Amino acid sequence: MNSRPRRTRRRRFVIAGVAVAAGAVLIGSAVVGLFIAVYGLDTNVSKRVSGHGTQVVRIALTDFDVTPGTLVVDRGTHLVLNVVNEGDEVHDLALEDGRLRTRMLEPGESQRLDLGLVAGRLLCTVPLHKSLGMTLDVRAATAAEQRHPVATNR
Ligand SMILES: [Cu+2]
Repeated sequence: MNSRPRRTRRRRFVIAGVAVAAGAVLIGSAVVGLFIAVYGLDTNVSKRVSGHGTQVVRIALTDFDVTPGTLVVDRGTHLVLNVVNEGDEVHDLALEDGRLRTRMLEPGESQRLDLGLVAGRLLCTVPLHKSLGMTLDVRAATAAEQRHPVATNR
């Protein structure tokens, strides 16, 4: 029977694996911490959009974030975004596939973007802004979410 050394070796692998995982978590937190220190907290506020007909939702563009960052929309709700540039730089908001977009908005400017029933990811098309957190995800509510409009993660 030579199961003992094999088991010991396996345990060593497990310990090494845990150490590597812990190291990765530490490095990951350090990187995230650095980004937060440099760019501020990238808040991903989720907002629920309920109700029939057309709903206008105010979307704030800042340097460099989109708030709210996620919209969970009832099926059948016609969504219009009121996109306001609250930052100190020029920003826009465009569907990832480029079908719909605002013009480049100067600080303080705003524009309505009629999404209708379209879901998907929107982003700021200024170079690097997307990777700094300027994205907005619009998705349809699940059947369960639609039954319980209040129970959302805020
Ligand atoms: Cu931008």
